[in-house]
Amino acid sequence: MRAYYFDNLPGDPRLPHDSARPVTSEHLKSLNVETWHIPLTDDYEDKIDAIAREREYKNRDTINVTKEGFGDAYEEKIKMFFQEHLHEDEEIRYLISGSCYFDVRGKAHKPKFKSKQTQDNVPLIEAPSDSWIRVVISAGDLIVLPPGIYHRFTLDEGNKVEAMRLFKDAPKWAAINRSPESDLNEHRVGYLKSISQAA
Ligand code: KMT
Ligand code: NI
Repeated sequence: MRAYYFDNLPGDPRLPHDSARPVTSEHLKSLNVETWHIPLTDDYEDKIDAIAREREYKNRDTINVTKEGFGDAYEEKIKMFFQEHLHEDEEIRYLISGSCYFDVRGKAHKPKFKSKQTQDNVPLIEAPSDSWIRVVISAGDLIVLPPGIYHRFTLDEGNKVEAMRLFKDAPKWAAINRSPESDLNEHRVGYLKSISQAA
């Protein structure tokens, strides 16, 4: 696993977009994002079983994020995965083959400079800037995204991923796209609280 700040430059999201500002696994941990590596040796399923048991995950499936795997739905799915979203449940993915990027939102920072005020005394650019952190996930990497974290997913230039998805119960997966309403979602609010207490 390697992580860095996304460069925010326009262009194909499958390109690395590496700003050359690295992010450590400790930093990711402070966002409640965890990754670990389980080599794809003969016993990898036993290790996944142990994690699933420990966390009480009852179901799993594998998906092939490829043109062939998704057929007609491909473009739509790829677009949907790259829409900034959250889930009300934890998201656990284990990569069986290929490599890809999970982008997660970092902590919001207050702007360093006081912005100019408009005539009505409304600040022009006071929105907190929560930067994207790009997490590079390759075969054998497992990533845990906490409920309520904003994130998005993209293939890389290899265009091919086989991933195991772990589910607590039935494989249902609702993505809630970022909006003013999702900012108020109880899982979002709970997540922000949990990372501010951890800091
Ligand atoms: C998600 O919820 O963002 C995804 O499942 C992405 C695809 S899993 C390789
Ligand atoms: Ni997701």
